[in-house]
Amino acid sequence: MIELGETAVRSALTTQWIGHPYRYFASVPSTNDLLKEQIRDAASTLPAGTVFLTDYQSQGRGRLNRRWLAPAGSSLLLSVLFWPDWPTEQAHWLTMLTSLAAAEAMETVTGTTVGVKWPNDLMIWPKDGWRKVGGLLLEGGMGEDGRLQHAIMGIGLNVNIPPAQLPDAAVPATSLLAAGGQSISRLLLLAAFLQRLETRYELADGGQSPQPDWNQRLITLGERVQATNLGGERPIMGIAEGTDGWGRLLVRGDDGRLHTIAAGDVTLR
Ligand code: BT5
Repeated sequence: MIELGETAVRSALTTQWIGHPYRYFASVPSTNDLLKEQIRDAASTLPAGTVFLTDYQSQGRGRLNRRWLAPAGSSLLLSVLFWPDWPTEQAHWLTMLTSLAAAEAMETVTGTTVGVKWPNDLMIWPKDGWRKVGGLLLEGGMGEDGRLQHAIMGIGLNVNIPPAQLPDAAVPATSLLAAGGQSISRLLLLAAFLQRLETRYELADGGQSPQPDWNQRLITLGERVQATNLGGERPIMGIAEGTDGWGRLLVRGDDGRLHTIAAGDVTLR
């Protein structure tokens, strides 16, 4: 049986709607792109909670068309479809609640503490500093009413990448295998993650902000950072003081002003 094939995953899932339907692909260019193509097709009526998962991406993407690299069969590489009908400002709640769900699932399955580097990096501390063990890519579309109509949440988790095959990346990368020395059941981790994702999505959809729990996980807060707005302004040096209700990062710049970073990159200094 294929480890993450449809038969195996269907019997492992404990969710009501996330992962129903679940589709497995041995190899695709990018699960986010495939899901996007399918919902663009007017005849498509994929429901909220649809999951596309693959064992290999030939064009896996990060933000700003950066690459996401993972050896075949080593990782969790998936996209989840939501139809939130939320105000667009609330879109970032999806990144917040998904990172919480992934962190909680990884902790439950491995016992390792997982932090979040603002805004979309999952981090663990093997021994010599924080390293990136996963990343999230949120892509969405607005309806004519200006609300968030659909959202595709892409998740890449480095589960069993051998140390020698970790990608060379700007933020040093690791995997659960490289950090803990043991290979991890991707099936167990996937089922744990999707269950938490469903619970956390329902709380947020009911109006409960993921922000307090997310703040607890952010390794960025209280630290000296260099923050770059994706808008392209000059980088800001300062102390990351907190986030606002929409998950934007508040940085007290060296100039004394409080800067709000909506989307960007942060380097811990
Ligand atoms: C991310 O972007 O971290 C989002 C990654 C999302 C990947 C998933 S996999 C399923 C779905 N389908 C897709 O096509 N994508 C999503 P960002 O913060 O921009 O980070 C990208 C940077 O991370 C790259 O420029 C590399 O430096 C680094 N990187 C690439 N692969 C990595 C890996 N496996 N582990 C850690 N870092 C990596």
